[in-house]
Amino acid sequence: MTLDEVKSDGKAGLARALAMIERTPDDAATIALLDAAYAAPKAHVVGMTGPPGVGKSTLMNALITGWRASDRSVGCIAVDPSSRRSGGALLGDRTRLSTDPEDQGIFVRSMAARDRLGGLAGLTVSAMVLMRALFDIVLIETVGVGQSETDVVGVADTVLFCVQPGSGDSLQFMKAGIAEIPHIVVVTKADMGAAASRARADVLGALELGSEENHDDWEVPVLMVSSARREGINELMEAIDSHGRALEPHTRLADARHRQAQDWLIEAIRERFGREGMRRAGRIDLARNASPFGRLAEVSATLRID
Ligand SMILES: Nc1nc2c(ncn2[C@@H]2O[C@H](COP(=O)(O)OP(=O)(O)OP(=O)(O)O)[C@@H](O)[C@H]2O)c(=O)[nH]1
Ligand SMILES: [Mg+2]
Repeated sequence: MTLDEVKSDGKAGLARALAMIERTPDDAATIALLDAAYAAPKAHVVGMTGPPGVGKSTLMNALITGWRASDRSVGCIAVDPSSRRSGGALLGDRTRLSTDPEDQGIFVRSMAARDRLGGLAGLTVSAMVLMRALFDIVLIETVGVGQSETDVVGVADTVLFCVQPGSGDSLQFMKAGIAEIPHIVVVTKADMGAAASRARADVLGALELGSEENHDDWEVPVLMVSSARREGINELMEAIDSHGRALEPHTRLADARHRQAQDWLIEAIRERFGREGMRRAGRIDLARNASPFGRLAEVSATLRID
């Protein structure tokens, strides 16, 4: 399947392309498709993370509704850290999405983090790259932050971190020494009243402490959102757009994506060939604008021959 074929077949085409990526990740056709998608990014990629039960899926739903109302197309990936292929990660039950199945502008896919061709560095990244070429927004939901296995930090342009009132998450999240502070912090369930304001104050205090690690000239907003009451959703959408605009000048976004692709490539090689393979491969560089998928195939071929 070519990228044009995927595009012209809508959601059914995307579903088939994802099946191809899963079944035959190393086929030339798959790599060609991913290379083409990698070269034609369109979407703003948003990662959403936070502890279990914090309200991520509910928020995802609210954001999708908001984006669709402004006529933006959305591709979603919900990464399930626990389930395996045969498990219950069927979309809908876990994501509780209430979208119109006829709507071509929304596509949701649930993925098991452990079904790996390199964990989140594998299938999820391929799916993200493909969807990035098709939609206006790609939203990825994962649990936790800072664990490489389920880490969205390495694949998203804008990272949201969700904390829940009264959970102490806000403090824990700073204590965990997360190097990459998220770009936007969301206090969920703001309808819980005073506890929500306290959580916000805690996060602001924690961010203050860790301010030397802040992203250059981007002030991390801490927003209170109630998905249940649909409050604060528009403000969150605006903050996401605003961060997207902050990435535009110079080559910031391209730089960040190139770094992500390079990291992904190295991780994928380590995953496939182990330390010994890494040693034999020597220094692995990804040329600017080169696709990591094609490069992985090249490096893999040389390592197999050796
Ligand atoms: N009061 C209130 N409850 C909410 C809100 N958003 C979500 N919840 C509830 O919080 C619980 C967890 O919500 P989910 O959206 O499934 O949370 P999650 O972070 O996706 O959970 P996992 O995917 O299991 O990690 C559910 O019972 C929701 O109804 C909100 O805005 N206000
Ligand atoms: Mg969820």
